Amino acid sequence: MKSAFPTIPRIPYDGPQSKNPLAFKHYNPEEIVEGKTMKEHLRFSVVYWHTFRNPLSDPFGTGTAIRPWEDGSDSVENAKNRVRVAFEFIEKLGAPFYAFHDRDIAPEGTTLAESHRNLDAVVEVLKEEQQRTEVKLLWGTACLFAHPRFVHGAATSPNADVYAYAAAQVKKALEVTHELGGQGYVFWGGREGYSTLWNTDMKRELKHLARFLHMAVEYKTKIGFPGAFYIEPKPKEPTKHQYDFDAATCLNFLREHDLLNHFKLNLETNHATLAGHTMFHECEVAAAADALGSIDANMGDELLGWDTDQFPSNIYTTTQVMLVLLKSGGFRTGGLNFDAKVRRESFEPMDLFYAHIGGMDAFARGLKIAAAIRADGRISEIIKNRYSSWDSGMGEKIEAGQIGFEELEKYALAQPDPLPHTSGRQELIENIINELL
Ligand code: XUL
Ligand code: CO
Repeated sequence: MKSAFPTIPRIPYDGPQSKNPLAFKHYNPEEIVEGKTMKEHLRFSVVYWHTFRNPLSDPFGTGTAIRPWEDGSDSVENAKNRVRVAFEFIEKLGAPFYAFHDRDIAPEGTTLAESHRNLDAVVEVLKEEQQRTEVKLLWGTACLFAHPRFVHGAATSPNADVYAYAAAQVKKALEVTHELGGQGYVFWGGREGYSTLWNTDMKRELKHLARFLHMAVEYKTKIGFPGAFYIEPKPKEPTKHQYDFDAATCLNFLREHDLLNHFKLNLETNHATLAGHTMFHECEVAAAADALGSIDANMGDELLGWDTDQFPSNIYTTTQVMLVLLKSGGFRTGGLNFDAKVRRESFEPMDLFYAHIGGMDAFARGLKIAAAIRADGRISEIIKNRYSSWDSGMGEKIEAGQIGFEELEKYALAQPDPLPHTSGRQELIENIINELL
């Protein structure tokens, strides 16, 4: 096949001093950090939807993307050819994983049966390319939000036939993900929410959603899919309120419906900020519940209130994410999946390389800085001191669950009024971080 990127070599690691725009300055796949290679820590993944399907349109204008390999049709042939292009890109970039929605990789047919057949035809090519390149599938998912049938939602649709259709689509997407050796499967509730509560039976919709996820778990067990299931929180867009609002909301939903053992979370930076949180916060919430499964790496824009899905370039954020990951033992099945798109103004194929190289370097730096913070030890010492009253005496007994309110009252009555024993040292911590950045 003709190369789609004939002038672009495999992206090398050239080191921090390099000025080569087509080289990594920090992502050195085999470099060891805290006992593991960068490649093992970071587990980068390229998304099919933005990188190979997004025309770069916006609500005010049509697509601007120049993609010379596209023949302009929605045919299976074009889809198969696109797979070869995608894998040439991923291979040259040196990303070990990719991720897709069913409808990104193959065209939707005029019937569900035809859509299934289209998917099978393209999956054959994906399988060949995975074997040729050793690029693996991080996760698969089903697009349950683009087609007009899902206008009122899929697993929360008021229409039971739409619900059944969605289930059939997820069943097939799961089978295909399994066939391709996917390491996970994502549930993002694209339209699982509401536009107005005046027409919505929320309790009933949430029950339907829980049943849907239980059926997915049952089917996963039945076909022996060993990968992880993830819920991806997002507070709004496309609906004004999405049920999977943020990490805490998802965890509560999973707990309430007895699904917690079967799901982890796939956190996305721009979704965190849309929810009014930082990604640091979302990562901590998930990690505290042992539910930090995978990450959709991107970022928003401070001045725009919507999901801009930009490539991650903020070193503070990548450092915070990597700090939580290092602390919690790192990814198992998950990875750093660039759910990000180049700007509408960045329409050349080359921009896809620049964007991914930048994102990978931003996370490689984040990893190195996070490891440096941990090795330096000053911040963990501050945290240790801050909680030292819990390491012995009364604090230790409380943590051990050995005493109750009566003993605490007796103790407090016998003590002088307690003083806050240490400063929070926020500014000092920020100085240390900037020193290590
Ligand atoms: C949408 C989004 C999705 C999911 C997969 O905001 O993040 O692309 O990651 O459906
Ligand atoms: Co996402």
